[in-house]
Amino acid sequence: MATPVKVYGPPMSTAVSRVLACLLEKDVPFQLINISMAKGEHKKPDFLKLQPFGQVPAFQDESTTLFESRAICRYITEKHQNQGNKGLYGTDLLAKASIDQWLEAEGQSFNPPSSTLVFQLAFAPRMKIKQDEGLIKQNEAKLAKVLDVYEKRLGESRYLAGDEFSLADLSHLPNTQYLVNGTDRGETITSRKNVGRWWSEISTRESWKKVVEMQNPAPPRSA
Ligand SMILES: N[C@@H](CCC(=O)N[C@@H](CS)C(=O)NCC(=O)O)C(=O)O
Repeated sequence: MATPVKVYGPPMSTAVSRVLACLLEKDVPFQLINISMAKGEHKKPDFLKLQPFGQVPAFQDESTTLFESRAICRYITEKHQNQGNKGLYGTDLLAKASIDQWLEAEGQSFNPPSSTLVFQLAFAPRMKIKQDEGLIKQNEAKLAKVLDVYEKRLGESRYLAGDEFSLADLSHLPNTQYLVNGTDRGETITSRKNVGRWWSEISTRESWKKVVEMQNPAPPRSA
């Protein structure tokens, strides 16, 4: 049997959870290797050999290592085309181009304001870092503009790249999960008719529910 691929990083990281969701959609066995960011393990020389920018995730398949969560997801779907969710990265050139287009929109337009908001609103308070109100306001406005485009698109098609759930939708799960469930600004998603409907559909997929369980493991039962 082939060695399971390795994912290095904590499931609470948005970029790590993107890769985990993809592996689960594709039924690819994996081994999760926790990297303690609190202890700075992602900046240690051994980890930098896997991810030279000192960020999670790093990914290993046999002797090859990869970084950048979206590139890793593309690799997983291409390598395992015929298993799990077979349409996750499209089945023809045009479908793939449309998925790539919305993946780029996620990375270039949705991710910058949403990840800033997630950090400022969900993580900064936990890390006892002072929130930057100006930055929050600025990024709320930026995200609202992006979501106006999504609202229109999702009024025309069930998912971003068409009528099937794809990598483009999957890539939005990590930041949206924190926005909706880890901040008080979830309404920016749920109050939009089409975006809210889309979020309900994509966030209740079995793959994503498993990732959320990995992020919030049940406390051990006392004897
Ligand atoms: N574009 C990268 C982003 C990776 C990234 O920003 N990871 C964060 C955690 S979600 C991280 O490692 N932050 C620590 C740091 O940048 O020092 C990807 O998608 O893999």
